[in-house]
Amino acid sequence: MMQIEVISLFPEMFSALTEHGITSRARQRSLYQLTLTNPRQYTQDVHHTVDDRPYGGGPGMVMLAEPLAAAITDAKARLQAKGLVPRVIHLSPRGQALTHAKVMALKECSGLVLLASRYEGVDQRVLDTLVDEELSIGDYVLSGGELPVMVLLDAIIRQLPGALGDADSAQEDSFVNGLLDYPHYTRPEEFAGLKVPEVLLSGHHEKIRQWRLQQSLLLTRAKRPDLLAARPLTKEEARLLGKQE
Ligand code: 9D3
Repeated sequence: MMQIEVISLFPEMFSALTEHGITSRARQRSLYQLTLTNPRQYTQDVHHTVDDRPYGGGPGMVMLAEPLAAAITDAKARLQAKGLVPRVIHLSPRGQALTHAKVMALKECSGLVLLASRYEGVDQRVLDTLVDEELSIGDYVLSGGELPVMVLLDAIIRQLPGALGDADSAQEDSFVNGLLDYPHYTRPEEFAGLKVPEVLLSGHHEKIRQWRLQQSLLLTRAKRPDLLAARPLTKEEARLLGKQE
């Protein structure tokens, strides 16, 4: 079972992950174990201080090295005591962008320590001594690393064997093949004057497969041409892209 240690000043936020949907079921099925640690628990002063003003001045506050280092070190030790090799990842706007390929690599890790930070950042010496890698979830500014940690965990956990039902896992192929998903329809046959495409009612499974693949190709070319450029087309894909009316 994958062992995940999360370090965060707001551990309550992670109920969004542990108490809902696929990630909740995966936890009940013991596909992963999640331990939350609040660095505030490692403070010694009466005010349980976790941040301070930056040396050199400037706006904002910096997370103190000592409580964070103690929390990370304990988390690593718990994993090591189980014979696991912990990988320590800080979610940070400075990190490399998270990708599907990165998710597929990380799902093989047996022990992860994920650091969610707040304020302007973390004392650099924690990053220098205890963090293996930094990851970002995109070029926009959030209020802290908790949501990015949950984004990363959601992406990893749904890849763990047994996390998805059969219906879900077949669907997974769609983004894995580097194309956008095709359009979906369910009842009723007509909505807002729009009919479900005939081919989907035909029961002709091969024609349906080809139509869906063609729709995926056309959508990807229109909305994300960068994805198409990143991979070669199969003969069938080239034919389906060539023969739209
Ligand atoms: C003024 C410099 N800011 C960097 C862009 C400081 C700063 C802003 C926001 C430092 C930390 C944060 C909180 N964000 C995260 O912790 C974070 C994040 C994000 O904001 N966007 C995308 N991915 C991530 S991963 C962690």
